Amino acid sequence: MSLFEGHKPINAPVGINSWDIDPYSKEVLLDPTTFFDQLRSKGPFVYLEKYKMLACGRYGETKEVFSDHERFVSSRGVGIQDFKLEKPWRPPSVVLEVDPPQHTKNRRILTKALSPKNISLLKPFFKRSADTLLDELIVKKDIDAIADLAEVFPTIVFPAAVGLKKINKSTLLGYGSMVFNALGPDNEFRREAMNLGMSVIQKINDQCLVGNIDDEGLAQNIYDKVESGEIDQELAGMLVRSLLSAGIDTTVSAIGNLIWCILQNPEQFNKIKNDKELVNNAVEESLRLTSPVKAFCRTSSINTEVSGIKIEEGTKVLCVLGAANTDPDVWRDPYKFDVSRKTMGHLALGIGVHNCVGQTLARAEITSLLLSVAEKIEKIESLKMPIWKPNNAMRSLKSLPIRLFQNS
Ligand code: OVM
Repeated sequence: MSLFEGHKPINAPVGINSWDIDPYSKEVLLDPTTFFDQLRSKGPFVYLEKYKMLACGRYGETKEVFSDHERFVSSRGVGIQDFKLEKPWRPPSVVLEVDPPQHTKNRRILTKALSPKNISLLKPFFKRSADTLLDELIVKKDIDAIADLAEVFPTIVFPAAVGLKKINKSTLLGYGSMVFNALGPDNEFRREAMNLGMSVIQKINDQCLVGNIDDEGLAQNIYDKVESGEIDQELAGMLVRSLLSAGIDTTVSAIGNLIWCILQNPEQFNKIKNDKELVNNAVEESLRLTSPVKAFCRTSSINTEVSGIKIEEGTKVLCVLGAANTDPDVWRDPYKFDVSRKTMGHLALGIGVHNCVGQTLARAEITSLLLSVAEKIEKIESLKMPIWKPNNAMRSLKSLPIRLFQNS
């Protein structure tokens, strides 16, 4: 069988629309909302002619496919490439790219390491760090919310929280770019990220070794399981690698997108400032509206059917979380940033057994930062147009020049 972008090319199932769009084109990646709307309007699934696979973006089907880990597996990769048919660029993740029962065992180690109790101990550190960073930025006044804030905060607090002895911002950001762009086809964005090459991969793998982890951080909880005989060194290293893969680009993007939301909606920012209890929901709302992880794939493990559409074994399905999170049948005025909205049920952190295992940590970081912003900043003004950064799986900004006005 000849492969197509690393997967089995399928024919369009009966009864669905065929579409010539490229969801990985620069235009769509830079401004995906028109794509989201068209995708939902074309039916429960569409056939992507260019990639000979399916895509879904309505809330119901996206949730169904994404959460059914038996019919729609992750072990064949959550990008466009089918790991059963083609060798992936790195050893597969022992959580993201594996199915139960092995997934259940491996994930449990991370769930414990990242428990709400462990994270709550870190909250004062996150808040202090956010305060310090904002005090510095207020002095500068004119900043780039991406280069000076979104890319800085997680790359300071996350390695410290995890307990990495060596911290290298550009290595962490570079590796994140590889991991997420690798989920797309062999296009310019994937190739550009992959050009960072072995040196970044080497540094990350090195970072995961027991000798480079301090006793204080969250990753020590993983290595404790080696001492107790539950897991071996190698698995522990791979679990730490998952933290580094999933923990940086995601929160960088979420913070940048959150600042973009409050910049565009000053009245919503004032609501938060007047009622700090809204901080948590404001973060959820920005996750829903901007869905930093825009889409992941699943692969059907059997011939099956969803919403009356026959899906053959080995079909890649692009699950567009950003489209589901703006489905007007579920969310009233879906593109409005409304910090008082009921955000329950958004899919920005996934759903099912693979839902984001780091979500308590991510929320602790992002809410600490937003609280500091709400406490210290009177208003934010735009200095220049935001510039988005094309990425095969993420929705994130490259640049967001703003002026900060300090609280009087
Ligand atoms: C991993 C991982 C986990 C979540 C997201 C992610 C695609 C990677 O385990 O390596 O990015």
